[in-house]
Amino acid sequence: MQLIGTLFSPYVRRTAIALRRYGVAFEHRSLSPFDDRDAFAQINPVLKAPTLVLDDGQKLIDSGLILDYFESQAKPERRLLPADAPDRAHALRIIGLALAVCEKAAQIAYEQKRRPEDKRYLPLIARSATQVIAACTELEAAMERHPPSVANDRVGLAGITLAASWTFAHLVMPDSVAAASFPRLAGFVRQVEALPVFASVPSSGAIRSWPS
Ligand SMILES: N[C@@H](CCC(=O)N[C@@H](CS)C(=O)NCC(=O)O)C(=O)O
Repeated sequence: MQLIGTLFSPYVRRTAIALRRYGVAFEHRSLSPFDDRDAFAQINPVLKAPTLVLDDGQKLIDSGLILDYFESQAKPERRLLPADAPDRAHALRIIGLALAVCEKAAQIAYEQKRRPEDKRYLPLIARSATQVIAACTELEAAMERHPPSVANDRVGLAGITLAASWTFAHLVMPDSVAAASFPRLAGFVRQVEALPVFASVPSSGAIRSWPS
């Protein structure tokens, strides 16, 4: 199995961390759909990261769908989403907000990195920034009401997605996605990022070996 995409992408990163937690072995190929376009296109001409190449050659795209595939096969002790309906609804809400942070921060990153300066549409960038902050504000409030566990084996898909999103958004917009503004969020992510499985999948650089 091969996971294609760079770990700078929060979608690729959350997939890699979750696969390790599911106990799924994979090879990581750090290709960018932008900077390594030709090599990426040979694997997946749709140029979407993450792309997961299954052992039978089928290629899955979209982190949510990839993770759904493995969640549905995981043994109960490996599952990353709660089975109980209210707990699951809470986890899905956190994941939805965290994915909104990813999506809007990624739009800002595209504007900053991929579009010539004179072609940028500033009102849309400002709107995306407002959405990132709104989602972080909701997440901060949710963490106050339901403080999440940071124990190694208790961080589920919500915590994984939250950490990948926050770390990415902080890299893209450090002044507005700042620990001083969202102390609970930042404190949680700091602790989670120090866990071995997160440290083995850094947001920059190569994936490190991991005793699954
Ligand atoms: N909803 C998708 C979003 C994936 C996504 O947008 N990935 C970016 C990299 S961060 C990408 O493939 N960008 C290339 C493009 O959209 O052309 C997921 O969860 O996997």
